[in-house]
Amino acid sequence: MAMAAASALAVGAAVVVANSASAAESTLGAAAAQSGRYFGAAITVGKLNDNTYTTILNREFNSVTAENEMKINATEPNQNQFNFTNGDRIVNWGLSRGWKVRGHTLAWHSQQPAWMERMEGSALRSAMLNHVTRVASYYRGKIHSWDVVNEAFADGNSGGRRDSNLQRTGNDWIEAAFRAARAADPEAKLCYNDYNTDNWTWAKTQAVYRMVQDFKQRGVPIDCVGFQSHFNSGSPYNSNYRTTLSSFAALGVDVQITELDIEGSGATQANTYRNVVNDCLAVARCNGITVWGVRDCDSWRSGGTPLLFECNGNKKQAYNSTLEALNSATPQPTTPGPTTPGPTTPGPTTPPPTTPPPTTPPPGGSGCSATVSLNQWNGGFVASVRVTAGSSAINSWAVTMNIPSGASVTNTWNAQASGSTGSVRFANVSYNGRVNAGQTTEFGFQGTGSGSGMSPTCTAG
Ligand code: 9MR
Repeated sequence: MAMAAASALAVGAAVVVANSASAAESTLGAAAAQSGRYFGAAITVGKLNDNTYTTILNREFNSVTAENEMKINATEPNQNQFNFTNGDRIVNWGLSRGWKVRGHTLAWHSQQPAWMERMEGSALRSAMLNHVTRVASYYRGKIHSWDVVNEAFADGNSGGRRDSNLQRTGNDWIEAAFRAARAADPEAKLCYNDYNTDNWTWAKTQAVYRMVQDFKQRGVPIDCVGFQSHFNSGSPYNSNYRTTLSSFAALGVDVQITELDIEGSGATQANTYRNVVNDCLAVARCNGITVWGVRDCDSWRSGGTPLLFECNGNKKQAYNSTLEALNSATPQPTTPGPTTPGPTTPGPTTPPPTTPPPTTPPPGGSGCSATVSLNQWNGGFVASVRVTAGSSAINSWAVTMNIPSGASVTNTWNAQASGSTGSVRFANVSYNGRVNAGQTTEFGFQGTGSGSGMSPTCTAG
């Protein structure tokens, strides 16, 4: 009798669950996906053969960031000699599972290879842009969001930039890096990423805010801001975090929590994780959260036990509060999917119009046209060239540019250059020769000297 009552109750409960709008998900990634967000972890190749680690990683997350493997010292150990072996392992680990991959990081004062640490001035500026271009081009199409520039602002109350060899190449180094990244991988979201920018009242937060505002006003290509969010007693979580996220989002950028860890334990730590997740969920443009490691013992600050899993793989209280908060998100409004095909039986046939509807020819006649935009500094430049097809599709193109005397092309992306001085011809590469009528494709090149006065001529094939 008691048994019957219990199972009747169980049946009743099951019905309630089945009827609820969205059933609770049991992993972080799936719970975040309910509201269209990702939940990622920083990972390292050295642990990809640790079974406890990979079991949690593959079960819980749907995004990854390389903890160190895609930094400048890892990808360009010697100048112009690139090594993507370890970066590839991480990128492929994520892509092969359908996850989003964050790229970290293209330009940073820290973890520079020795050859770059020794450089300065225009040589360093060129080397930095070359690095951004080559790495972003290599991973083109694979990276969801790039931390293009990392940690460029000073701590404390100065509200200024951090001094570094990169900063000393000129205040415009950050925007130059963003422009080069956009030209190299037009699909990736380009982020500025920093720490101690979580508290809305801090001078550093305000300084980054002003830079992003300025970039948006001047059309510098920036799409997102990463908040590292390493919380501890020196940089504690503050309830104005939500204001920080929403204020940046209001500038027209996405915001992402990129390196989350919260020192502490038990209910206090769990509560802070819950607050952070709720703050992200409250901001429509907060599109993902990444924790900086998998288990406490994988953390760069393992002594502070700042993550969601114990070393033995057990879930912590902070895991439960994080999952619960993610599950409380309002499900993403369903975007209309592909239109459902109509009935298979033909309806009454309407005869097709005998004359084709008029098409508006795209401007520019047949063939192609090209425009160039320049990002210059003392001693060098990056040129972004936009090729537009005329009224018919083209299958190949070539742009000829008059490189000013004294200037020279040092590096080209998304095109094949013949020559480096005088009249230089840039031909399409295999993947961008075909351009539909009125559509555009972009290529770019870097040069030394001044690029002023170049005028492109486009010929279509
Ligand atoms: O977690 C990274 C650690 O393994 C490295 O030794 C350290 C070296 O700088 O970088 C750590 O990651 C940092 C990240 O790249 C940028 N934000 C701060 C992170 C923690 O220091």
